[in-house]
Amino acid sequence: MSKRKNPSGKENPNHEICEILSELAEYEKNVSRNIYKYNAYRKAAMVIATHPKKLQSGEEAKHLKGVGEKIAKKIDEILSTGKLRKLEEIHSDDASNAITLLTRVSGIGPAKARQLVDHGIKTIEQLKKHKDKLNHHQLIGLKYFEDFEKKIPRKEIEEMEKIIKEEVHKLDGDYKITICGSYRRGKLEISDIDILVTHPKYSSSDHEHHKKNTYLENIVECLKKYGLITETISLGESKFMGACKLKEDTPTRRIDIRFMPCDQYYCGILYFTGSNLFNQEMRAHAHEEGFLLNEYALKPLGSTGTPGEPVEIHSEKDIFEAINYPYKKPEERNI
Ligand code: DGI
Ligand code: CA
Ligand code: CA
Repeated sequence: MSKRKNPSGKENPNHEICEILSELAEYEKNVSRNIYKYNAYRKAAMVIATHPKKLQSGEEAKHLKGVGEKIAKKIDEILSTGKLRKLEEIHSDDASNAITLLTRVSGIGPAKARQLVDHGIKTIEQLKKHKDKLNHHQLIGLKYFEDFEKKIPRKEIEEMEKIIKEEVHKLDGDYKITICGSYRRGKLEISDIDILVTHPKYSSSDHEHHKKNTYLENIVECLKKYGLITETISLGESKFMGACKLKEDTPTRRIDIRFMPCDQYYCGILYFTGSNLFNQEMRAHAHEEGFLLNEYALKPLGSTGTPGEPVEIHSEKDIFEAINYPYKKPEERNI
């Protein structure tokens, strides 16, 4: 939302209001840790970002879904004064600024940031002097703080995608690989790489029988050998978190790889493609239609509300159809 454009790339005449609401959302998430308010501000910012006309009053904004009395009042203040006192106060609060800064380090969440600030650590420089307070993930986040903040051009991920598919398929041609996240939603600049992998020989029944598998481990090892993966934050059977680097002169990037059983692949793709807000709305719709939708499966809910056996899914479209939701291409999920 930091751009003057709305999610579908059109000019946003209410860009100033959206900026302020998005900042309030971040404040609620990181400093107040009020997820309810975070969601409320985010939703309002999104609906206003897609509104084609310049709003003239808070009253007018209230007609939009997700804008209530309190946000309408703030909009009036922004329209008449060009700013918002509440946000000015937040900006002048040292502790709040420090928490916002520290949560930008990969691995540092709102609670950890608050704890560090309570210990008097308020800058990246000071953090570098207190490495003993950080875990492995946070240390990597600190080491690559500048790099991880840099946006990744699509071209760079396209190149990585080619290498990853080639190398992994040398290992085993049956692996299925999809790069999800904002990349799949067609964004031009991406903040990290989210990869979903499956293998036809591994299904959820294998998983339920606790059959140990090394599919993900093998991929990570292969890409490390190739030199693409340069750091491991964590590695389990179903989730790898780390860092990668394409070339000498490109920054180090955050990369997540998830391995899922083949029968859960499409629910996984849907989930990891996002956006987060899109997922929330789709899950809510599924619920209204009597289904439970999550990153693993789509299950019908019985009359008592207990989930039944998963619906058989062979594509993303199958999920939309099953819950009676108009199909949205990944590029249309940027809400
Ligand atoms: O900018 P994105 O690529 O969309 O965001 P991301 O890299 O944080 O995560 C990729 C997708 O994974 C995201 O679009 C939705 C899903 N996801 C990741 N973390 C969370 C999540 N969904 C929910 N609901 N909550 C999470 O913490
Ligand atoms: Ca991402
Ligand atoms: Ca990610």
